[in-house]
Amino acid sequence: NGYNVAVVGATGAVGTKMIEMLENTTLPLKKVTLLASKRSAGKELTFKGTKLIVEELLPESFEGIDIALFSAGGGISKQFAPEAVKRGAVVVDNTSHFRMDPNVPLVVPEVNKQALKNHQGIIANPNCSTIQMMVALEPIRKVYGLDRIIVSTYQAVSGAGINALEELKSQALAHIEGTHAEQLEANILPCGGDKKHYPIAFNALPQIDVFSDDDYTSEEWKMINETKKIMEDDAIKVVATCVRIPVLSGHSESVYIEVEKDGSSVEKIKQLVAEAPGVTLEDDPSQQIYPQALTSIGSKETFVGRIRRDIDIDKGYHMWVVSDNLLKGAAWNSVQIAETLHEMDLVRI
Ligand code: A2P
Ligand code: 11C
Repeated sequence: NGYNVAVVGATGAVGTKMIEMLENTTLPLKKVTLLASKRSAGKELTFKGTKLIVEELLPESFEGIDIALFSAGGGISKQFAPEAVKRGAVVVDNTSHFRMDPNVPLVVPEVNKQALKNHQGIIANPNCSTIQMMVALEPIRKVYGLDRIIVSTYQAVSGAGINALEELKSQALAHIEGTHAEQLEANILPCGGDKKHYPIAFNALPQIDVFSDDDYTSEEWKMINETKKIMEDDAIKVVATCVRIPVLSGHSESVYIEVEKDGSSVEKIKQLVAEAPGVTLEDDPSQQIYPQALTSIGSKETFVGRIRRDIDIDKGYHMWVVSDNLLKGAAWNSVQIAETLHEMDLVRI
């Protein structure tokens, strides 16, 4: 007894982490099916010590599947998620394709698992940089309300996929071997789909995803729109600046908030954060304790520190929020959604 679970994009940066998260899931599992492109068909991956063969993704792959976790790009989700639902599966989609669809719940279990009740077969997993900010801010919002959020991100290269990670590594090696940083070969970042490419090694790129007409990037708009949908509040003022830095994994964020209600203090906010699910407070400047990208890797938690009051604005607070973008930002949040669907008896539609 248990569920037949498929991982779509099983060979990718997120897909391989989904497999790892399924190894320790509380979800009762019958069978795990690994799907990727034709190029990967026949490749062996390990699940709980046994070898599983990757299969080519086809519409028929979803026959008998109960839960399908997708992370193979928006185009693949667009084409294949409906095929999975048609065959009776519930889809948890890690791409941006369905996120703003009013019929698709966009879920961070610590924040809005009640939204799962309305699902019609597809549940969207938010963008990694949005998820960790939601986990950190929800305990504060619940008590003091949120008037505005201003966030600047320092995002790891793994968010852009396995090939981007390889690009960072080869640029770093080439630079150490003598190529000037400005001369490093770049073919992917800042954004695979855009015209120009710049080195990420020894650099900071203020572009994640493509620009829209208003000169914000899609990544910035994701943080704005997804926050309002997850917190079910269109009135929250949100603005983002998203930056890629040469870190392998672990997104960091400088988050500034203004709360609505009176009575908040740094101590009270620290206590709310420390007691909230999915968050670990790491905040002791006297001992140089604060969240770091490196130490977040491999953890399902979101780490919060550097909490301090704004110098000028009475209800303004600053903090530093870090999480493993491949885990809470993607693979863990997706598996956690599946576990929550099971707990709420919502797997069969
Ligand atoms: P493959 O390894 O066969 O190309 P990442 O986000 O790390 O770049 O990974 C993308 C994931 O999506 C990989 O598992 C990749 O499989 C998968 N993928 C890409 N294109 C397709 C496709 N046309 N059909 C199925 N899976 C795909
Ligand atoms: C990044 N946040 O770090 C992106 C990756 O909408 O799911 C995830 C993109 C998305 O590049």
